[in-house]
Amino acid sequence: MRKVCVLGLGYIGLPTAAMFATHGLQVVGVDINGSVVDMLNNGEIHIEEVGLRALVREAMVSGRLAVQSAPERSDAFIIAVPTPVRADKAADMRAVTAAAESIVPHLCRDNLVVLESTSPPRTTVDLVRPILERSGLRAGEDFLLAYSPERVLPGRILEELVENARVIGGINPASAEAGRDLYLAFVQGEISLTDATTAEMVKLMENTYRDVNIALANEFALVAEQTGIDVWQAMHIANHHPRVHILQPGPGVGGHCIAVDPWFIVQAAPASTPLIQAGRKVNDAMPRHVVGLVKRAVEGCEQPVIACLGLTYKANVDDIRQSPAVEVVRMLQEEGFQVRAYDPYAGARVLPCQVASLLDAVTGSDCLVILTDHRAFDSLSPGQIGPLMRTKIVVDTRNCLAHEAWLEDGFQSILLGKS
Ligand code: SAJ
Repeated sequence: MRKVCVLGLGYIGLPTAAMFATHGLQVVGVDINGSVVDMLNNGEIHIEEVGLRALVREAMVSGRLAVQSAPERSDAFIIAVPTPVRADKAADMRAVTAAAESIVPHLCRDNLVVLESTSPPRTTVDLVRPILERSGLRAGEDFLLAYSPERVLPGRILEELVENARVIGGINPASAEAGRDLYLAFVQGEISLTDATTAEMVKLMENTYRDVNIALANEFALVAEQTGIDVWQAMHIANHHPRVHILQPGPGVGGHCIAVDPWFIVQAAPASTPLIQAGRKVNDAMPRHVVGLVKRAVEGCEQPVIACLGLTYKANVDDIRQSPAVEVVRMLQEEGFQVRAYDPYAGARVLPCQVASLLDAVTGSDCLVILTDHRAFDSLSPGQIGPLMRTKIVVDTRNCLAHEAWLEDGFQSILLGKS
């Protein structure tokens, strides 16, 4: 394989395209969004991810990465487009369908097509295969078809693309083997070969496992608040057990993966997934719980001003998709509170109530709410923040502040998961 066409230049497609290009392949990166294509061709990138700007620049300057709005003949095609969840919790497969359709006129004998987008079980065989076969070529005979999910963690995408284990599921063994040969261009992690539907389930199972375990941690936090203990201390001790690893409670689960993917399993077997569905409900209820903590904390304050710190779905990334922090801000506003939100990573003015600096958020406020544990907030101290506030109340949903110090400074300090 010498030439690969990557469809979708988002959080996964762009790093993947740049990685292939900097490992000797000729790459055509395709995005239907004209402004993304223009930005990349003007030397800019539309995604904030450690090291990505330099890698994309290297790929473009080398002449091995071309960016355009439609695919062209290649040896391999990689589909890395979004698969969001619809309001009814079913997968929205329109982007995958459109990407597969756009490949059809260019598909040739012996090509390999790999779907990377997180998808409900059987998507590769039941949705993508019939579309590609409109070319007149037969999958498994005339061309190869595989599913290989991305498993990288935002914030560590470039390292994890190379180092993580990779699973490649083919519609037949030759397809899986061809996928392995392609990704060996840069993947150093172990590569497991299987069938396409198993590979789809592997991806969904990984994220569902995490979601259900975070739900368990959140449920423990709610119980702790009612039983007079500190869940963080209890978890810390429990995690000394060699076979226990409780995850972190927080204001909810966000991002475009963990809060979405469990629904793709539920969609495949609604009656057999009560645990997965319960986990989703527990995590989805956390923003409302945080709002309850804030409301109780500011009882008695006249027209309280709430300073929310952190808007992204998790620490040290710029991504606000499905962010529980944004949900909390929205709910607080619906409750009639005046809210100022500050995030050093999210783009400017994601929300109308967003302010440009920590100082703007905190000055004259009555309650500080930590919603994302950005590194930049590690250095917050009660001595620095207290004098700026009108009322000294802090609600920490991530356990990222030194509470004793804030209490000693005269703050009413509330920690999620501690009564
Ligand atoms: N969260 C908690 N408690 C925890 C861990 C996370 O509340 O203990 C929250 C985070 O704050 C965030 C959400 O969960 O809102 C998801 O964050 P994450 O770091 O767990 O996961 P993502 O969505 O950034 O990336 C996940 C990863 N999947 C797994 O770890 C199984 C990543 O490897 C996948 O590639 C990615 O989903 C994806 O694209 O599917």
